[in-house]
Amino acid sequence: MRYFIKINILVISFIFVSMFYLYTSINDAKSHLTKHLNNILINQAKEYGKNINGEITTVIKNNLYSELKEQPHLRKKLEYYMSAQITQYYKYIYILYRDKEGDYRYLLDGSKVDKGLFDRKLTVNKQLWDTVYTSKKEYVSVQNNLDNLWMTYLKPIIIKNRVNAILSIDFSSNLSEGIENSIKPLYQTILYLFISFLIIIFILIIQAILSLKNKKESITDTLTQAKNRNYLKKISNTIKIKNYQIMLLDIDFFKKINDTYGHQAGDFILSELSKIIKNMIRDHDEFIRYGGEEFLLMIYNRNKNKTVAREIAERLRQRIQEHTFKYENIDIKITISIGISCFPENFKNLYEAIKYADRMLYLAKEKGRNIVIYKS
Ligand code: GH3
Ligand code: MG
Ligand code: MG
Repeated sequence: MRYFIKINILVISFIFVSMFYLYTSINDAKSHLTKHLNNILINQAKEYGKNINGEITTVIKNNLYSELKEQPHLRKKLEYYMSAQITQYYKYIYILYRDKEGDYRYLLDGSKVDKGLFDRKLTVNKQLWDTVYTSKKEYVSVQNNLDNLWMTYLKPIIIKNRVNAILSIDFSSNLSEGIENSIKPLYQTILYLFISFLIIIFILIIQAILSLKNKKESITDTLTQAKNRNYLKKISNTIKIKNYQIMLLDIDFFKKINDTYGHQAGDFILSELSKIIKNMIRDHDEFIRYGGEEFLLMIYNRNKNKTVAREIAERLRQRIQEHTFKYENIDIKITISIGISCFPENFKNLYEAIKYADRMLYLAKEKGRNIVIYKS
């Protein structure tokens, strides 16, 4: 059984780890895919930037602003070139210069919508644009939101070692959403697997609880809640009898109780008596309903105290003698007789030791009942 439980735990752990691994692998794949996609898009933007820069520097000799201002046809030509790079994702491609006040104004705009006119001011993130101006270095920002990818690529246009303007390429798409959607079925599969797995574990736990309950019921007496003979059989081979003293306890003239007050009254007495006994013994003592109105008590005695069972038996006898059982307003008094086997280790086995206690109990009955006998 234990071996079976160990295998179960191993299998469950293995499935758990596999699911976790699957989940993290999908997450990894998603981030790799997104990263890869971003790189492609950035490289594409850089390629566009390089081409546009090349186109400008071949026609502009000294100053981008003044030369473009004087040559509207050149503006048209370059804007035409820039607009050729516009796609459904690279929607805005424009070049701004910084005026004397530090504001940014249009030089060229290849965008097909919201087109900016020459010299018209545009509000931008000045801090960022100024940084590109002074550092002379390109800048890329990428933002992956839940369902959108935003990217801005800023490239300084350098003529004769001086930044004349900045080229901006804006990219936006819902490609992230696409990745998310394609991975969704995988996530859902894992979720369903996980839920099924939890249900299986739940069923296994319920089964384990039920089987434990059945097991407990099969060794417990329903009327008195004491252990039954099945239990005695089960422990008889494993229990170390030298650690116990054994006593058999029997209700005196119990038949009379049944005959006088009825069988149900007898049942009530048996159940109440069990409660009293249970309260007077310790957890590691064994308490078994041995026969109809006969109980077997195995008193744990590891310290080899010769008198421990005798003392408990005497206390029990006295307590029962003094107790009044109240059954449906009737006061019932009983007494008990007890036979003890103080040295069970002297016998071949547990059953022989019990037999001796039974003999002592018989003597107690012979001697008039309501008595404890431990030696013949
Ligand atoms: P003694 O003092 O010699 O032990 O006399 P006794 O009457 O107690 O012993 P006897 O063996 O003659 O009778 C035992 C009675 O216990 C007979 C039986 O009907 C009754 N009995 C056994 N099991 C149960 C039970 O579960 N419920 C009830 N109410 N009575 C039971
Ligand atoms: Mg009896
Ligand atoms: Mg009896």
